[in-house]
Amino acid sequence: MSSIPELIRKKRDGEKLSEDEIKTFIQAVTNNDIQECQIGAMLMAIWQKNMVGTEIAALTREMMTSGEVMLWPEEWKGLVVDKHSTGGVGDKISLVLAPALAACGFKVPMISGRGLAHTGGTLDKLESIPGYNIQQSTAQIHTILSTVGCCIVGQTATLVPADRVLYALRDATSTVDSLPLIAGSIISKKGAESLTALVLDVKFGGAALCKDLASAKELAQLLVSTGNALGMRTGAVLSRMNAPIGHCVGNSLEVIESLESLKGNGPEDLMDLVSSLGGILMVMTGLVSDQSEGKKRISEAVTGGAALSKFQAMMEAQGVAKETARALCSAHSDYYSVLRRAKHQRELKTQKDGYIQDVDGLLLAEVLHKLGTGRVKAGEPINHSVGAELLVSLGQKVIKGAPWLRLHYDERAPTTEQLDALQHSLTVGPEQITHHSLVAEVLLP
Ligand code: IUR
Repeated sequence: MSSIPELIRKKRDGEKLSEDEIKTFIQAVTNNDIQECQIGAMLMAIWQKNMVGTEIAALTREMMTSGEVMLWPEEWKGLVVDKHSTGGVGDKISLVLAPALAACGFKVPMISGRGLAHTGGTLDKLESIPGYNIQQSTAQIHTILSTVGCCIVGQTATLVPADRVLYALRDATSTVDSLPLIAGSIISKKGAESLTALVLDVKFGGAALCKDLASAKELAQLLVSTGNALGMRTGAVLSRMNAPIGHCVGNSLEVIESLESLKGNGPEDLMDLVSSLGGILMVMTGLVSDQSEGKKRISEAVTGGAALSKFQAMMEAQGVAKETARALCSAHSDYYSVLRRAKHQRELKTQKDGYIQDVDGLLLAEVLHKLGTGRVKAGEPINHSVGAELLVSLGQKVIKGAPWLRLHYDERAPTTEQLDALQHSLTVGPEQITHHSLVAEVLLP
């Protein structure tokens, strides 16, 4: 068996590692049988010299089996599905999609993350609901899936321990942006959920990790091929990420918009992406034969109220008091009887007549991040009440002085520069330009 320095040398010199060699490395990482400097050196060698498809599949498989791999009852065969997004602004898709899928009969063990850089995290959003407990054991996840059909939880302690080690060191060694390491990290965690099918929402644009369609497509193709190599039917959507999705950005504001969406009042861009992602899962699991039929089924689960009932049941199963869950899901909810509202609201006004041509989601999110929606260091507290509501839609005609953004803030008041930046995130112009739907392309296995 090769020694760790020999494995590092091989990758450093651009050689291909065998399955056994990758296994040796990942087992050493998992068992703490390797020096941190050696892990860092291997990460940098992988970053520099890349890996071929078979190496990436082996890396992902070894990472997946470094901890517990979930086991589901025989009768759920073919029905366990999930979605992963590369992160965006106003991306509340999971909060609507998970219960909609459960309403269609799927089992959805959705393991989500926290906000990363300027992007929001599903777990942070859900934690703005009093009592919502994102920490559930595998046994609890099992029970929630049996009774409700979906859960949205944090990573359990036993799932993919190798990723926990590698991820922390990637940050410290500037190796986060390595395609094999990204694929290994994302797909190993989804593989450990023992999914029948996985759909990826790979975003591109100014407010996304991938700035253009070509780089998003490269990542998506790698994720799709790695997922399929592990035996999960994996597909992807390449979706535009410039303006915020929907109208709300910020944790509790996004929960409100998700609940409104589940009550049938969702914005068109959000609902189209939700039904597209769900429709692809329906096709991949063989429940429908074409995507438009799948989209229709997901839409009906939302408009008919079944998805809202699932969301209510999921909240209760994850620790929210019955009365709280009921209050949030009632037809004419006073959301602020349950969710905390920021102390201050301030409306920004348009500075000229014209059409709304663009809202720069990155600029908007960066200001909100500074006002408290996100964290600079892991573990820092965030302010769930801070955020912004877009009061206009792309393509809408506005007159000078019309309110276009309602900012919610607390102790950290926006500075003049921050207000300027927010104003700069809006483009009003003389022409009504065409806005495409968020879905640019679909990749199926
Ligand atoms: N999310 C993950 O789970 N892993 C990664 O490597 C990245 C995002 I980048």
